[in-house]
Amino acid sequence: MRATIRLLFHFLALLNIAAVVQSATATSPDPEKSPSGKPKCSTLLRRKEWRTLSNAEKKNYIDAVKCLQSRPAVNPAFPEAQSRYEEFQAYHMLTADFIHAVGHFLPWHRRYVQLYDRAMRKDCGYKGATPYWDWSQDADDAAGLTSAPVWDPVTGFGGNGVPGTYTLPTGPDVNFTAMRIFPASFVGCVQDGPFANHTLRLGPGTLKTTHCLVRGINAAQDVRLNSKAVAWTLSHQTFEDFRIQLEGQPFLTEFRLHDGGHNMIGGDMSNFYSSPGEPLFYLHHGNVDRIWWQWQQMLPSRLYEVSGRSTTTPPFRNITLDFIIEMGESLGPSVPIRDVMDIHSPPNCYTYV
Ligand SMILES: *[C@@H]1O[C@H](CO)[C@@H](O)[C@H](O)[C@H]1NC(C)=O
Ligand SMILES: *[C@@H]1O[C@H](CO)[C@@H](O)[C@H](O)[C@H]1NC(C)=O
Ligand SMILES: *[C@@H]1O[C@H](CO)[C@@H](O)[C@H](O)[C@H]1NC(C)=O
Ligand SMILES: [Cu+2]
Repeated sequence: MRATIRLLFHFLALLNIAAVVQSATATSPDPEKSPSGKPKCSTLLRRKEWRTLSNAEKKNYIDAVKCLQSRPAVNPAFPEAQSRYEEFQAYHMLTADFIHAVGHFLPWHRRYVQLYDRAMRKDCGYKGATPYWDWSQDADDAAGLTSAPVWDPVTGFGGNGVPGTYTLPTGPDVNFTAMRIFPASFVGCVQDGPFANHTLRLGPGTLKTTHCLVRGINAAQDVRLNSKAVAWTLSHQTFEDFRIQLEGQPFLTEFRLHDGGHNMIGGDMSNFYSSPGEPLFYLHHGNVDRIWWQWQQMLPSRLYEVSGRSTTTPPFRNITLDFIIEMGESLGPSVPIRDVMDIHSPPNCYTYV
């Protein structure tokens, strides 16, 4: 509990710094105010769909994930995060209430995936880019989501959780509703593939427990993830409508693409706070980011279009391109939303193929 409070203070301190930075940029002229003035990258990392990678490329990526899971954490501000990988998960747990159902949901997660990709290359010598998982290809296929290549025990991330191998914690500190834990989704431990019996130290929810990687694949999410659902999402004309439908928010009665993907994988991935404990989180969010990029490219005016509130609690303020995306101290530099909008401009420099 004391550690949680310390983390919260740390986070509030960061928010204060952000406020100072934001007011400073508001009063000084910004040469990059004009979006069209942004330089383009000289080279782009090519993010590919998981099934189009060669077996060697798949292995290199999985090895890089395992490498991040074995590298020590660099920031002592998260005592529970022992590995570099866990540092990313810890920061998502800490900030989840501030980065979902807000205007910067898509920009924040774009930055987060990009910094994870950067950490793999900087700390682990990974040479590739973060792949994405286009689940619509599996949801459209008669074989369905349960036969997706990502579940392969040899060339993928391993398959479903084994029923009866995991029990959710209970006790006076555990409130499933407050922690957004869906018990039915925690089917069991993943026992095949590269993450068989892999140990997580963070989650589920806001808990910090030592447990196996849990999944509970829910193939019934296919209607939320097929190409019809993607086309319907992309048909929304304003960023405001598009981001709400893509994310899927509590007031919507059905899961949308983003929420649908989290719930289809289930277990740790289904949790609002601790989901990045599941390595597929980054392939799922890569695809969410790709769909946003597709939407952005449909009209020139969409490249820098943002909207939405900056917090989920009053007083409400609308985000602008100057709004700072917080990344803590260890994941990488915090940047204004403007900097992540064009993935072909620095500091992004990647594309989807
Ligand atoms: C659990 O959390 C929910 C939502 O925050 C709250 O309404 C409920 O009262 C809590 N239950 C207990 C037993 O504390
Ligand atoms: C995972 O743990 C279970 C239970 O301890 C054990 O039966 C199983 O052999 C382990 N699997 C691997 C791949 O280590
Ligand atoms: C935020 O923007 C919406 C329109 O997108 C507008 O109705 C609302 O008044 C704005 N809120 C504030 C606090 O500026
Ligand atoms: Cu998230």
